[in-house]
Amino acid sequence: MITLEEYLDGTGAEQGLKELVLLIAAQAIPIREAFLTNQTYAGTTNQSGEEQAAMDTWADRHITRVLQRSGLVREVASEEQDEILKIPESQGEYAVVMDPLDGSSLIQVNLAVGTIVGIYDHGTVMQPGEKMRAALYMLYGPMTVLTLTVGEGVQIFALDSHDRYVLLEADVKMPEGNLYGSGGLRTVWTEKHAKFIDGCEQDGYKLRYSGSFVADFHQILKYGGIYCYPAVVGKEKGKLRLMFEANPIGFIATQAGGAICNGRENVLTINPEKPHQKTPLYVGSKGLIEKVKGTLCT
Ligand code: AFP
Repeated sequence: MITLEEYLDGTGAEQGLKELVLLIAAQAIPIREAFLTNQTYAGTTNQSGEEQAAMDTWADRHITRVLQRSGLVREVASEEQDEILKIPESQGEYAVVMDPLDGSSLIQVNLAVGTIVGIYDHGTVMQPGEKMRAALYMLYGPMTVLTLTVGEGVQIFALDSHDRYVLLEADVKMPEGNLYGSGGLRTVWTEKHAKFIDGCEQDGYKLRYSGSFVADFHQILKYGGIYCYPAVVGKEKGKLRLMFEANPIGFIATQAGGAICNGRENVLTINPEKPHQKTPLYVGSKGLIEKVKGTLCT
């Protein structure tokens, strides 16, 4: 069994990056334990006006504190914080973007939710997704799994009974597959998006949509297909956040041979203007992303 540490030692990642990945991955243990006592809402809203679950704020506070103390990180941008946290005293040059608890509306029904993280160097989070040094997510399902890329393909690890990550699947490649899921109410979809989804349904694609992006994407990564959160009438930028959700997941998808776009262009090439910027999002198998561009750009 290859452990996460052994895997990282065999990559070209430098010591600081390895330490940071291990530190973040280890936070799955306290986060999993905190679900039991944080089942309700926090009574606050985030920058996007969404009601925060107690776990959103717990995981945000917890991971932020760990990163602040690590000495490895110069900036942290979180979906649950209004401003970028600057840590000028840090020796390290890494910058972390995160959605501490993605899929939080599913916490109270015990469906799979996760933590999404992207890591940059040069001390700033305001970079396009393609500049990421590493991206990962922890998915808290029947097993806790860590899906990781340090720019050398995608590996999936599982947390064992000794709280050690062991390699579950090496060099994951996303197949073309036949699953699809789309957020946004059908009544406010654009004509072109509706046409694309009709095409999927006519081609026999099966609907898979839970309301947890990280869990829905994990299914697409393994089985192939597409996850969409489109621009809708009245919300031309869609719902998902470029820096916290789209970029880390898009980086992982691309490393697995898949692709991501906003309907026209590769999301990973976009220069972020502000931390909470949103983007329409299509992520999945390469062939389907080409089809999206064909349908939405005509
Ligand atoms: P948070 O739990 O981080 O707020 O994210 C929820 C989410 O952004 C994403 O995980 C889901 O795919 C999407 O919202 C679901 O949105 P709808 O409820 O509009 O389908």
